[in-house]
Amino acid sequence: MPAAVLVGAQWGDEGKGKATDLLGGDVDYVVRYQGGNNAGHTVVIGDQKYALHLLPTGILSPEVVPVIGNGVVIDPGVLLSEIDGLAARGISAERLLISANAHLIMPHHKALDKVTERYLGKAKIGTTGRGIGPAYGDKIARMGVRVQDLLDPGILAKKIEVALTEKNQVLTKVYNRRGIEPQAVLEEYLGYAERLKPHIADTSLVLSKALDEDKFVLLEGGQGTLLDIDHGTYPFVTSSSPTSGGACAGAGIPPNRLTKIIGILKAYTTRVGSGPFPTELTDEMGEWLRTTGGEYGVTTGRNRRCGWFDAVIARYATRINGVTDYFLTKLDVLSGLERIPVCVAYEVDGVRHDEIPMTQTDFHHAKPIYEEFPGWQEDITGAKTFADLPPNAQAYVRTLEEMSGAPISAIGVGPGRDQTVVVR
Ligand code: 2SA
Ligand code: GDP
Ligand code: MG
Repeated sequence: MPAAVLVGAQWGDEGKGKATDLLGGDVDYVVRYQGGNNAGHTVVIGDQKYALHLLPTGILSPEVVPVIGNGVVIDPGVLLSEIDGLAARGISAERLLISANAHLIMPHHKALDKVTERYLGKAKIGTTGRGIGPAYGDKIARMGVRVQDLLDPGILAKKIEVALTEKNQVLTKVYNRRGIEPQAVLEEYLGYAERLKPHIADTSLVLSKALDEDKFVLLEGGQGTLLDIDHGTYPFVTSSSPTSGGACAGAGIPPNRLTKIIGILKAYTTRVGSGPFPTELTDEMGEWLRTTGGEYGVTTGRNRRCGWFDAVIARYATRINGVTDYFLTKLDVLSGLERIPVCVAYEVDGVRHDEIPMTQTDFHHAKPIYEEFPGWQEDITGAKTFADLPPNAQAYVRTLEEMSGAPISAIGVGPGRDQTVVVR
């Protein structure tokens, strides 16, 4: 059986949590392959709302094995409180598997994330402050602490000592902050080790065997295409590879196992944190989208920046990820508008760009060129089939499909599990 990737097509928060949950019934394994507890994935089941950060969405489906892959950075204290929070609501994490090769977020990563953002001032990235960037930095610099180190107290002690010898210099001498005591960190992490031990596994091997046994593996991306470290709006990006190319490396399965790449695309655009956003609306229309769409960070509670649909970005996401199908979310939020503008290209210093400009400088100066489409007044939150949607909503979907260059096979008309229209 195949593996499929589910990837955010914009700047994150497209509704990946709901989309993963919807596929849950047909899936055997749901794997997070990058990011960490910067992610916030919302799933609404009946009158219950779940906000997942590190745990794969598959945790909510009892027949699914949730896997945290090697490409993820794990804050073990946060993971355990997430597990405990779900247990209090009757959801067991007993099936959870955690890659022995995943990296750990350490206290100095969190301290450095916050202090460097402050240092950058106006030029800050607008991170979630969860230590993501510094943890990936240490991974690439080969200074990281991995999940498997929790199984060897001697190695763990040594790694913490080495890391803090350097990081405490930076914290105290460069940023004038208090240093971190290695022994305290060791004791804290050995405590986590006790509880996490039963979940630690060679997840690449587990997934490979599962695929050989005809199981269906779903790779669940965090953040989105434009936040990718290589293909996003660098430096205003996260420090991992949410795009489909990163999925295989972060899960430990080969690319030839992938048969479907599902892009999650919001019917308008949002972004949280700094960086270019050509269709951003800073007026009352943007505020209307924020309040109507409930656009507030699931992890930090921050206001999300809001704007119109950007077809240049959607086309880019189709190309970079090789999207085979789109799930268009939050179409219901646009009900009630007279006309809906869609950005079809940019203008940079008088020149039309049909693709994202090559340089960040140009992208920062990109002005959207809009085409307007007629809106609809009807409430569509109860729509069950494509034919239930008003003609103008159908036409809007068809337009986005044509502009994005990949078929839209499902449409979200509300946050609930059952508020989805399957197109084909
Ligand atoms: P980081 O913390 O190093 O990954 O931040 C770097 C950039 O990545 C953005 N980022 C996100 N963007 C959208 N949603 C995310 N998850 C949360 C949510 C965000 C929240 O679901 O709402 O609660 O604020 C997420 N995580 C990281 C971040 O804004 C920076 O631009
Ligand atoms: P993710 O990070 O991509 O999983 O998305 P978030 O959970 O951060 O944000 C998406 C928000 O939109 C959540 O509050 C979801 O419950 C909600 N949502 C998802 N799909 C739809 C939809 O089709 N319509 C509406 N109104 N809300 C949706
Ligand atoms: Mg989110």
